[in-house]
Amino acid sequence: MDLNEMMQVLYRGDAARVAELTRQALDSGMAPQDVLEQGLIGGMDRVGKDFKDGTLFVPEVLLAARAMKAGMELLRPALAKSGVAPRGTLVIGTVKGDLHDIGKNLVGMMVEGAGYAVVDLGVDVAPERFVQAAKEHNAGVVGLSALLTTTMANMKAVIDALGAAGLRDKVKVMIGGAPVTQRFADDIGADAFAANASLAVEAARTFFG
Ligand code: B1M
Repeated sequence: MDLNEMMQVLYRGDAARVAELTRQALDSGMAPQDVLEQGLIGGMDRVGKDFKDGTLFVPEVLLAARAMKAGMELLRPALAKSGVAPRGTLVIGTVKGDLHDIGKNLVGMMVEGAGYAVVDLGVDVAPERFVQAAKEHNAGVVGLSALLTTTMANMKAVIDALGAAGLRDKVKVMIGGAPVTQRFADDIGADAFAANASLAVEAARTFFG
């Protein structure tokens, strides 16, 4: 089966057609990993590039990510059965006191689209919950989002809590959100700052190898 059409409909955000093509590909006996890598991830890669270049915008990316999710729902059980383990796990959340989640969701969906497992803790997440989830899911990366200048400080609290739990050398910390800068990331000792979801995927790829 030709996976080009899957990449194109995913790019257009047509969730129903992505689900249909995923089902057809699996029914035709195609390996789930090929459907994932050449179809779904291939499509999301194009979305990521065009978002980075400024030819796609947030609403289109959200639609494409939703289409990716529709394919993933069908693929996940097949991948689990075929013993394909995710290439790494990102635990992500919006820090304590902050309820903004649009950017965080976009980052989570794009990183999942790149083939990694994503554990989304939601919004208003206390440092201890990040620590607990990083342990529980053996996370390689903890991702923190903040949209308020008043909650940015809580990113440092998570880094400190990871250190106190003895996890700081085991997990990388990536941060982002509109008020966050590279300088702030350096100041609080984060491993990466990403200005948008495409750059977050690039950072995840670097960390996970
Ligand atoms: Co709020 N809000 N808001 N808000 N809100 C801002 C952030 C604000 C800049 C608006 C303004 O005044 N101009 C301002 C903050 C000012 C400041 O701190 N200096 C503000 C304020 C003040 C507030 C309230 C305090 C308002 C009030 O109640 N008085 C309140 C706070 C509530 C709380 O959190 N405790 C509040 C509430 C809300 C809503 C609930 C109404 C709503 C949130 C809905 C939701 O998220 N479900 C909301 C919204 C929508 C916004 C704006 C308008 C848009 C944010 C957004 O979603 N952008 C925002 C103004 C603005 O930013 N222009 C604003 C789109 C999103 C795709 O971008 O989140 O930046 P962004 O994510 C990007 C990158 O930053 C990056 O990748 C994403 C995709 O490219 N990124 C990461 C984000 N997280 C990342 C993590 C990474 C890596 C990259 O690694 C892990």
